[in-house]
Amino acid sequence: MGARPMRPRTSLAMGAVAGGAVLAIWLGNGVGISAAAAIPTARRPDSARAMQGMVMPGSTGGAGSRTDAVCPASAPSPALTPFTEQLPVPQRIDVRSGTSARLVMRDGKHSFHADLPSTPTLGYAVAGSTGPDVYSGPTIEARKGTPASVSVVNDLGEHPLALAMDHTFMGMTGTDETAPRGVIHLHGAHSEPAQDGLPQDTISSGQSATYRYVNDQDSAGLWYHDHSWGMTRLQVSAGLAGQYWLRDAFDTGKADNPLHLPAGASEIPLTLQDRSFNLDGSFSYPVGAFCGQDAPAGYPNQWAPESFGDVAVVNGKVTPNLDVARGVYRFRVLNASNARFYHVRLPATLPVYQIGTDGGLLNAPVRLKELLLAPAERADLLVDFRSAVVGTSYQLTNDAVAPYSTPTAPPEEDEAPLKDILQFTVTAATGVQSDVPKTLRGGRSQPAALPTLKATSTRTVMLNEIADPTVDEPVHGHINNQFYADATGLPRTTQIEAPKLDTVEEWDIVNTTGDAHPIHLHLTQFRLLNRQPFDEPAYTASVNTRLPAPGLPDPSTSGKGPWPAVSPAPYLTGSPVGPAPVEQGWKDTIIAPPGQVTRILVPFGGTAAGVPAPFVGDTRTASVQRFAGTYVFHCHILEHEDNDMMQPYQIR
Ligand SMILES: [Cu+2]
Repeated sequence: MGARPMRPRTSLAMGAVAGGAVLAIWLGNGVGISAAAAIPTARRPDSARAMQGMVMPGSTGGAGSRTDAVCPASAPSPALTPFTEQLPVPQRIDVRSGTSARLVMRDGKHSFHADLPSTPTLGYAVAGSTGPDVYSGPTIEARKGTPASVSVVNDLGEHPLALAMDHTFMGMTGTDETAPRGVIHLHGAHSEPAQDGLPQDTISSGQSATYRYVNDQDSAGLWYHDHSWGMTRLQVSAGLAGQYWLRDAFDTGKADNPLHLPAGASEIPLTLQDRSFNLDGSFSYPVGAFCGQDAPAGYPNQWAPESFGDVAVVNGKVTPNLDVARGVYRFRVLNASNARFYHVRLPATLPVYQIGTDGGLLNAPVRLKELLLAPAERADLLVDFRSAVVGTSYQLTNDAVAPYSTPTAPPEEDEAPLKDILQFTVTAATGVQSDVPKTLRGGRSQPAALPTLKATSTRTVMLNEIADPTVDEPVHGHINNQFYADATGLPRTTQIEAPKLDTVEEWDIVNTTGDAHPIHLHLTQFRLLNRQPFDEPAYTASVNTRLPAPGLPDPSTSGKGPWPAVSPAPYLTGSPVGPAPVEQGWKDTIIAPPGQVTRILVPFGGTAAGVPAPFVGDTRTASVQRFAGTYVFHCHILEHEDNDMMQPYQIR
């Protein structure tokens, strides 16, 4: 088998290497350990298999060079027949009256498929529930204008993915394998800093916490998940994620809602994940470059740049089927995968409409032919089965390249494909018959139309990665070429973005890497302004004039800025392209494609700038709340987030 070619820097991609390629290339760092020794049970994704046995050329191991070796490849997941599992619908917890949802983070076991032994998992169990089955969490329903809380007990024990923990990462503690930390972040919520679930605000096993949510946004499909510093990827992988639906006077969740949206049994969460399994049912998660052995200083010893599972899991079942009535359904789709983007081509004969984005409803439904969702993005969909023929099956399949860069990118050598996601089978039953609404905002008995935002200042944010100089493989991801923590070991407080309260800023996200990154800002919802290509080599060369040689992406320059980030203005090429209809709504996670500047308009508070609800409280009532303080923004590829593609920001 031929060796994987080195990439030119412009296509060097942090995520472009699924575990196998890294493993094959990165060993032999002089630690004198047999590559095949003491390796955790092989736990790598499908794509890694192709790399088995690969050895890089020039691997003779002279002084100062790396001797390359090979980690054993993992087996693929056992063959699991698709569409035999029926889609489960998570329990709903109703806190619309202002009550508290009581959850327990705990270990358990879960059956993902009848032909697979049960899997050791983590999950958010509803307090008082018994039995070992736990994976993910209930759907929590709250209501705008009614604060509510989620209280949680950390009852976590043995971590199912303990072997994948990387103790070279900041934030990790010595007890995370057997008594993991935990913290709930409500993704997309307008929360004050102390309630936001920031990475360092973890509680230890045995402790409890109560998060108070003001719920002063418009209706939206939010989600909650663990955010523990240094191991978010493993917590979420093991099961710590659930949906949180915010309702309001229009999107009430009741059958008689003014928008005529399907409710009750016709409104269903679809939480998409990808997982790989070992024969014994346990999760298979990729091992990093050094097969768990000691790495050179400054290098991760266990981390893999991305994890891609070889089977789809929807609401906790492998490639399930959902029997649907002949009617209209509302599906609340969440991509809760660690790293996988989904690009679903929808059946031409099945009318599918997107009615909402991360932060709430669009002005009007958008007829979809395809659906692209990056990790952490949500799509609120209406699917009209009213004219479907009884007995018809519709299969949703994915063709996004993994790692993902652009819609037209050819598959990489280490491509980790995942085709089958979900099947709908039409039954003879009759479902919701109301028509798909023509508009969702701006009309009678509808919420106000999406406002136009105007920024008063512009800030540049650079996405970059650090690569091993010998083999051109990823070591860290960064934002602004900085670490999340400073020399004190705490989140940095200097050289961070510090927007003023009650302003709207334009953030220009400059992606110098070879992959697309879904960038998430805590606290606020924002809008996409446009995207524009830029000359990445020229831009990076300019950045490097401000760094010691050899410059980016060499590890010796990691964490050295420059800050503020260099403006991309002199390096822009082509024309700006405005948002597609499905990206015109409120967003909290935006795809920043490689080689492009992604411009977003971000209100921080923003009432003084004339920005109304959803996320700053309703200006017509006394419930306006504007939060200052420290939050974070980061890439939502969880492997990137954990390995330093994250920065604090402070609203002053
Ligand atoms: Cu990323």
